[in-house]
Amino acid sequence: MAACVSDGSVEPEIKKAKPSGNGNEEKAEGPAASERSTFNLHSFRLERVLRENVRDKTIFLHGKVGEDQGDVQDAVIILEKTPFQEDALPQLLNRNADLRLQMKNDIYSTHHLHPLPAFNEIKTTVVCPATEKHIKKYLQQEMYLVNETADDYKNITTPYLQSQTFSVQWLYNILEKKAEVEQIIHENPDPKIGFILIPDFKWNQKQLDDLHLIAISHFREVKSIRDLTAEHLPMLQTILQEGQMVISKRYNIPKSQLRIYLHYQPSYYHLHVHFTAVGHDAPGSMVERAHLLFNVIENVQFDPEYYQKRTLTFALKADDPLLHRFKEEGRI
Ligand code: M7G
Repeated sequence: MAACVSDGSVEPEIKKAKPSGNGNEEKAEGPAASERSTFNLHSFRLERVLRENVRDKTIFLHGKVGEDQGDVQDAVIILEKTPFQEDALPQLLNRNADLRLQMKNDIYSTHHLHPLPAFNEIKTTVVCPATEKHIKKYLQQEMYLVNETADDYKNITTPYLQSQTFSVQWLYNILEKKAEVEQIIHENPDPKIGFILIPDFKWNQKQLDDLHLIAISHFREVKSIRDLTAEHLPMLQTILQEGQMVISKRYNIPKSQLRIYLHYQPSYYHLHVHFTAVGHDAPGSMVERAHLLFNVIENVQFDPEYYQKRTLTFALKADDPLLHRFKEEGRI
């Protein structure tokens, strides 16, 4: 862990202008103490690009940290250009803006605009120390569809899940108020049906177009939709209704503009529900992964053992050990 954390002595002093207000201030300010990163970016040595998405303007990197301390750890860094913010436009279009001509032809011209650093933010997500599974999660690979029957779940998936999954410690930290406490949007503290609603760390919370929140259940016995039965209906209905109400009040987004779903397979096997803006093409909202909460509730109402009986289809990456297990069993 130490290699992932700065010793505090070599942190560069970052100067930062605040992108809020009336749009005219360009005052430079250092980051608040709570904003100072504990990650040593300069000690990161790039090993390879795991994946790049030109349209989303994201790049996923694998590298090593701590080589100078003799305590080498793997790290994954995700860099993502952030969406434009309307209230920062005055600074971008300011008459002092550094705008350089690239080409001109008739009424058409293209330019390079070099904004002040504060308006050129890159969202940076760090996983450190990263496990082999994290590195594979972000690696570009061919995908294969699996039709998982009830028997497959019992004989292939369940034994795999018992040995192979990501730690859910970060979810427990949120539930136990050990991390991201100030981020909590809403809590229903009931241990059976309650949940915490919190921004997904993919969302930078600066614009609503790509809103992404997650509701994390206090109840710890449900790993995924496969475990859901009629006894969980009150919890699912509470998450749906309270989540919609809170988001409508706080962000003024009606329930008809929210995509509310669970992943199967999820990355983290502790029940959580995604709330995203319906206009946002959120990663993981494709048909082979996202199950709308409204439909999940209806399915369980229709048949309390729906998710124990049905075949569920999902995609796995080429080198996913679970895919190998399905292959070994002759199921693919
Ligand atoms: P998932 O359906 O288990 O899998 O969703 P996915 O990650 O493959 O989509 C977990 C969700 O939790 C994702 O949308 C992540 O972006 C989000 N997430 C993951 N971590 C480790 C954190 C975290 O530490 N804090 C918050 N707020 N969100 C996280």
